[in-house]
Amino acid sequence: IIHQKKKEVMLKESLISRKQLENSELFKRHTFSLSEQIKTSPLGFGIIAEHKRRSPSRSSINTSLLVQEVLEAYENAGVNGASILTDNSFFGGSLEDLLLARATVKLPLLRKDFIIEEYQVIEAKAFGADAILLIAATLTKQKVNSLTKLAQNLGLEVLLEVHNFKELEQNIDTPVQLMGVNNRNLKTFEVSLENSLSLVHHIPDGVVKISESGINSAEAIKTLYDVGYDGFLIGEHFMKTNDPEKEVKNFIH
Ligand code: IGP
Repeated sequence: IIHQKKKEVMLKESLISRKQLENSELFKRHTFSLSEQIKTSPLGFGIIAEHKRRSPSRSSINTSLLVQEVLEAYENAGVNGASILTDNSFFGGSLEDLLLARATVKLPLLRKDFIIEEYQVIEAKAFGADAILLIAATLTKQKVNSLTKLAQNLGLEVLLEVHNFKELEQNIDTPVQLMGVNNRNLKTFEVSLENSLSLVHHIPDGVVKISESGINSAEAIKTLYDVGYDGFLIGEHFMKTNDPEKEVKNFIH
């Protein structure tokens, strides 16, 4: 994945320079705070709803709804933020999806991709994101630090994803706003909430704690909330229906 991303980024940078991205209207805007939205959620906890057409673990999830329809549904249902997959080869997303989402809703938007280069952080802002995902498993500690610094200088928040104690410990000093524990093993696609349950106590105070992936019931939310999670990142469960607004409302109220 990383090798392919590097090539992809080089190609894109040869077509649109950083300067061009930095001169765009969206790049100059004020961003929304995802962490604040979650902390002040009227629900008492935060929901980040994800737009995801397909995934390596489940191929096609939903290809009939427009990204605008999905985002409008999420906003109407009262979620606190949305995650937009921009990776194309594995998830069928694009930067255009992010742009369309930005034009449709006022929700804080997370760019979900395999971010490994500074260029992608600048791109995230220029296409309307308020926050970026960084995946600890794919980055050195130094890289996590430098990408975080750049993002925060641009007014973007960082959600740092870990899935084991080693990754968490290694990055514990990076001042990210949000930390996410992924319940899905990215190699085997196996999902287990155990991951979230065992790591929550090691996440530093003051960092917004997110449990990610495989969440499909109110009981799961309750269990995770009770051990200390502030927010939940949910994709498949909302995307696989043709009425995401109803699904989200049923789920959270
Ligand atoms: C959402 P789910 O099981 O609710 O669709 O999961 C989200 O956590 C998942 O898409 C995800 C992901 C990632 C995708 C978590 N980390 C990293 C791509 C890359």
